[in-house]
Amino acid sequence: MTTIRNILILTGAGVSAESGIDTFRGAGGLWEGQAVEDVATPEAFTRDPDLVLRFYDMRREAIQTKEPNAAHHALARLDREWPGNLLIVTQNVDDLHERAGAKRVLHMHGEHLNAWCTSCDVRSPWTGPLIDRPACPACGDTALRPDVVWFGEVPYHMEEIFSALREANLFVSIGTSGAVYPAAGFVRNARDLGAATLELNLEPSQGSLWFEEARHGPATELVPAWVE
Ligand code: BJW
Repeated sequence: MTTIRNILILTGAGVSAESGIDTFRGAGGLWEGQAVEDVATPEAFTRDPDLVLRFYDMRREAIQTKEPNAAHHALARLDREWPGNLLIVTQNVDDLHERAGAKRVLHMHGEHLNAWCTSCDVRSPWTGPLIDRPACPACGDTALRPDVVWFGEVPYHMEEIFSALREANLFVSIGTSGAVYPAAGFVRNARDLGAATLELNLEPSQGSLWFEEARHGPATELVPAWVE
């Protein structure tokens, strides 16, 4: 049996659900009544920038009122105490892993609290609205967009993520539906490379059958119990 030394943890919207941030799919999903392609594609932004900016301004404001939950805190503790390699790859654009104290975190779908200037390509910390077309702090142009990865765009940090997948002895997926690629394919990559695989999710995800072990329930219960 391989000793576990290198852990890769993938998180999704389910890890922040109990902090009061709606998930994307399923009951109470964020996009209920609002088609995903109307807000989360570059085409939607070109077609109706006001709609997209209003949607993201609303969410950027909302996440700043939320707090990390027991799952974020347990992962932050693991990050602090795990002596081997550990990487939390989150699909979430909130900052709750960091606010719980986790340091080894990559945001593959970007971050709400950054704005990206499409004119000078600089990313800046951003907490306010973008709908009024504020000036970019770096170049002064008014071409800021949310620094998030939309459908059809290439997720961030892919080289680093694949390198961690190659090294991982354990892959753990927490609170994600397994509906969106490339993240949904990581479990198969990890398995092919010989890692043990574990799913922690409220219910079986679309990729559940690919995992060696799956535990189902709320993240605030499952994650602290797993970390213990
Ligand atoms: C709980 C819980 C609790 C609830 N406790 N659990 C056809 C086939 C295959 C792929 C494609 C295809 N056509 C197009 C593609 C590619 C496309 C894709 O995957 N589309 C699918 C719809 C099929 N992907 C892309 O375009 C990506 N780019 C890409 O592939 O580039 C090519 C490339 C890749 C790699 C290298 C080089 C090139 C980009 C995807 C961008 C996704 N962006 C979004 C929006 C971000 C900004 C924003 O926030 O608005 O990211 S979409 C949205 O989905 C968001 C999320 O990060 C992502 C995943 O959602 P997540 O986190 O899984 O949430 P949910 O709601 O789906 O699930 C929550 C889960 O939690 C559920 O299972 C619940 O049960 C559970 N849960 N409460 C524990 N308390």
